[in-house]
Amino acid sequence: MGSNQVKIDDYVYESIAKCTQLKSDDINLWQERFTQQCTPGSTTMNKEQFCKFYQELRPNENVKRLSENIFRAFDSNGDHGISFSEFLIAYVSTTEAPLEDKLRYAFNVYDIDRNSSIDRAEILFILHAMFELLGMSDDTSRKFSYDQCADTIMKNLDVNEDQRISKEEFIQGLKQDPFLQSLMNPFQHV
Ligand SMILES: [Ca+2]
Ligand SMILES: [Ca+2]
Repeated sequence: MGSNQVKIDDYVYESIAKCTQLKSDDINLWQERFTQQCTPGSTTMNKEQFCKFYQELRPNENVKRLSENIFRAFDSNGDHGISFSEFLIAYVSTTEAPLEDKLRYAFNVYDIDRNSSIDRAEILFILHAMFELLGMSDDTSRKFSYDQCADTIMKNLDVNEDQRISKEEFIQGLKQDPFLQSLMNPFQHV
């Protein structure tokens, strides 16, 4: 353990091990890496620290704009900081877990105001970050505008037509639609 390393409580450690299925050596390595990014003495990352770290974890992708939204999605308790357990559970869920787990976190990325549903404005906001990730933001010749994309998404995912997409609609809709998934899932290549 590094000198800056803070011991994690046993129950936190156990919940991390249970959720991630990682071995204790791997958890310790991640903790060391995580702690190096935090302000000395702090056990959580602020937005700036997280965004820098997250971009290092996905070096070949343009996740700059998206990382600010992923910060919010990973901050499970909404205290504007990412604890080690929030980070590792979310990171493993969005990289090694089944598609449905990835889509749960993807939903949180889109649900900016955390009201458990996604509206058209939230989709438009995240689409800009997604197009940047997909390398489509400067593509003036692309077929769809942001508005057209948002319309298509609402039309396909908002099954009960209440102008909002619930978590259930989001997950089921994207599972059944490879095109929308390729456009909307920020975690498909990681
Ligand atoms: Ca938090
Ligand atoms: Ca919302």
